[in-house]
Amino acid sequence: KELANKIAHFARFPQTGVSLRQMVEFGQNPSQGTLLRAAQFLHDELPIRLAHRVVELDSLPDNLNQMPSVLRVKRMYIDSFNELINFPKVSERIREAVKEATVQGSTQRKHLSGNNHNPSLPDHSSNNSNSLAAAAAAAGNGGRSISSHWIPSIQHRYHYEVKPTELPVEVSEYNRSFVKTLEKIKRRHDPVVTTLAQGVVEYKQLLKTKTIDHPVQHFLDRFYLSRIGIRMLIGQQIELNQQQQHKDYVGVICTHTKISDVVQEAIDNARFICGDYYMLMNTPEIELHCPKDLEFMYVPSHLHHMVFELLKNSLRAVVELYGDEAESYPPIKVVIAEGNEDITIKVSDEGGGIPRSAMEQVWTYMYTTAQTPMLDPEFDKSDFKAPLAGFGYGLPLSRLYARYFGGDLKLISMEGYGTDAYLHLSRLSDNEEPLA
Ligand code: W6P
Repeated sequence: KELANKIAHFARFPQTGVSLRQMVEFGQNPSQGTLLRAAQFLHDELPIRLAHRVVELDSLPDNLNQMPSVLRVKRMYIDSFNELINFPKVSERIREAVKEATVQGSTQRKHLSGNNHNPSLPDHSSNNSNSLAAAAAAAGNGGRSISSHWIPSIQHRYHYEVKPTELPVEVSEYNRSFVKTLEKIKRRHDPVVTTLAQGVVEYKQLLKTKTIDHPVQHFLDRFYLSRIGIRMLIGQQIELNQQQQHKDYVGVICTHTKISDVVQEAIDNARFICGDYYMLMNTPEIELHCPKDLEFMYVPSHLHHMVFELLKNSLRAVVELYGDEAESYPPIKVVIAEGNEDITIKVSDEGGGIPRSAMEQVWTYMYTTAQTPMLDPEFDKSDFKAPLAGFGYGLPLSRLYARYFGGDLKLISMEGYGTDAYLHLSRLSDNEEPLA
């Protein structure tokens, strides 16, 4: 009961989005002090996001909220919430030490601040604690509109230059310990997508229906989008705390992602999987047309996942249309265009297209297979006998990955001919995370 109250309390605070640019600027050559500040932000922000998800899981319609698998997922979120709010706050002494080493109002990063809120907000970083409880108590009823006032966007509370020198050893100890907790949480949530997918199956059996209605679809979109964000933030913190940083990487973000390299890798993998699955003598060719040396800032694993997913769909369509014994297939064409706003990747196949009436279903979380680990992009690396998934979770999840950094994914189909998929990736890395 007490826990339920805490969750309800945290769920009243608005979530705080972070942009790709902020993640990069924050994570460049971070000192232990900067990492501590990031930890403080996550220590505040993650419980809020988790609490929002618990509340949403609780309010699912049609007794979906009572499904065993939904309850299991909720339990994971509650457990992680609990771990985070029980994780010790940064002690006064350490906070003072970091503050001591902190150059306030740093010029180098100033341009980051003040884009979306009142710069005259008080600075709470020097408060007695980073505690939401204190803020909420001061705010009185803790309602959304009031609490949001108490949670300035992260750059104000957490964005400081921290001189790398002269920090007590407790700072790095705290960081290490917090990372341990994050790793545990991340691992705990690995099976969320497959578990919820199972819940959807149970739900459809219960209601004797083949479709899922709009509210549920909408819930899943938000839920998975939120999961992407949480895992991104956690992944960043874990990576940034690693001893050695890879060249051109800030956490899992690559500041010079060579698009053609990542796409070529996806092409090779998709063709291999396809040939393996259908036992083909010759797998359809995939042509890549890409401006030479095109680079941008992105998360290569996300990019690979999305393109790989599109290519699998195209390959499947082509092979199923022409049969697995065909001597040759019309090639799939990948065109990459560089604009000011977007980098767009078009994947065109001549696999017969999709009937217009089926276009909506492509984006629904309807079809699940027995090999559910494949539903989760993070299981792509596993050595499962990979099914060449049809309309599984691949497309809707890929669209969420695209949207997470301000992009999108669209399909245009000519029934009787083929399908074009447009993957738009925003080059304006200032987009804040979309938050459910
Ligand atoms: C199809 C169906 C589809 C979905 C996504 C991407 C490409 C394609 N091609 O026939």
